[in-house]
Amino acid sequence: MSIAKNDPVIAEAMESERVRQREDLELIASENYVSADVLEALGSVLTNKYAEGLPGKRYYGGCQFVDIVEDIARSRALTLFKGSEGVNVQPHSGAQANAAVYLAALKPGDTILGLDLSNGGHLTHGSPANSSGKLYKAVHYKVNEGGHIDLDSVRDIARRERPRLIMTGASAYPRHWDWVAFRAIADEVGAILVADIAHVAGLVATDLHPTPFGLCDYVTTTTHKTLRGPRGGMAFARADLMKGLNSAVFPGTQGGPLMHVIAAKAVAFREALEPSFVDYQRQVLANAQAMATRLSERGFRLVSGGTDNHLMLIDLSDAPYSGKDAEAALGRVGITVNKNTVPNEKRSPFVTSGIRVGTPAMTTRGLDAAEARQVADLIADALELRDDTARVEAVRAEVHALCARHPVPA
Ligand code: DSN
Repeated sequence: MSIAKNDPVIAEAMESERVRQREDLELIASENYVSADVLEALGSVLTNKYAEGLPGKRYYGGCQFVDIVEDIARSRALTLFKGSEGVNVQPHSGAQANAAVYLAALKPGDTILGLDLSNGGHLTHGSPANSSGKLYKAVHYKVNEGGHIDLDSVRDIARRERPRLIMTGASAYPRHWDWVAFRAIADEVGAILVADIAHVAGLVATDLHPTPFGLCDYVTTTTHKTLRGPRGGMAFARADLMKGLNSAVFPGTQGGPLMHVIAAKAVAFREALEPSFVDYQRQVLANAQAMATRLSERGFRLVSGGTDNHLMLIDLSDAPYSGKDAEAALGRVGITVNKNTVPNEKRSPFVTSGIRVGTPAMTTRGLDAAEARQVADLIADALELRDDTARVEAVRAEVHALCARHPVPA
């Protein structure tokens, strides 16, 4: 690699990160390992090309080859998500996809209704710290005592606030979304309905999670979580809304598309159309079930009591340590997770009373359900024995042995 010769400091950091990804166990629910083909597309000469506009309607010359790539990316995305009508594959991220949908659908000051951040929602669903909470009037729904979306309260808030747009989807919600119920609420109050399926996109594509297509006016997603593509986003809309959405992506919120990333998205969508991708997603779910069951047996409380998808939230409100402490303790044994707020959170988002655990990345490296149970035991041991240096070392050795048995794909 010439970077090693020309820019050793960057080469060394990149190599250290490669080793970290290989040796440690990745349980951040929003991360995954892409294939060698996806990496090849990301490192291609397509990064050199400006291609503002859409295939066949660009503002720059020389777009004949990137047009092929973007057309294929769009058509594969539409095949992958049954019932989708139109897609823009240019959003640089999920946040950009959401910003574009808001720009297409709303006027500044309009009301949006989304899931509360500490109940699992996302910053772009109306947090005061994000443009979605600054440009629009944001109101929020929450989960009920059982940890499920409180649909009665969603209906009550919608009737009272008359939102122009209802946002569904989450960053840390372990249960299925009921888009039929949300559609009925949106219709009753005349709201636009949006689903942000960034987390569950791979499950939706393989029919292992209810689909928002045919029910929601817009659907946004990232492409790098359960979908296992490059870091990026995309936005779908009903056919009659696509013109507005396309303008909201460019020139509304972005400049030139990242054509190398769009090529990598196309490659990932082809991979996701293979029958083996269904097997992968089934295993993601089986591993999450195995881990949730074992964590519960070991006495950990999970928000909502379990999971329907690829992630779970361990509620540490009653534990003698915080989410931040747990993240650090797990880091010491080579298990990577993120601290996460839980419903009725009493601590700050930098400390928190929970951790979020997900199975997409470990499943990509081939861990099965028995090993997922073992991972749950390793998590429990690492947290319970966090002050016992010798035991911490033993757990760390077991984590690394497990990872060594399951090489990462690229
Ligand atoms: N940061 C992503 C996640 O971890 O879920 C959401 O943007």
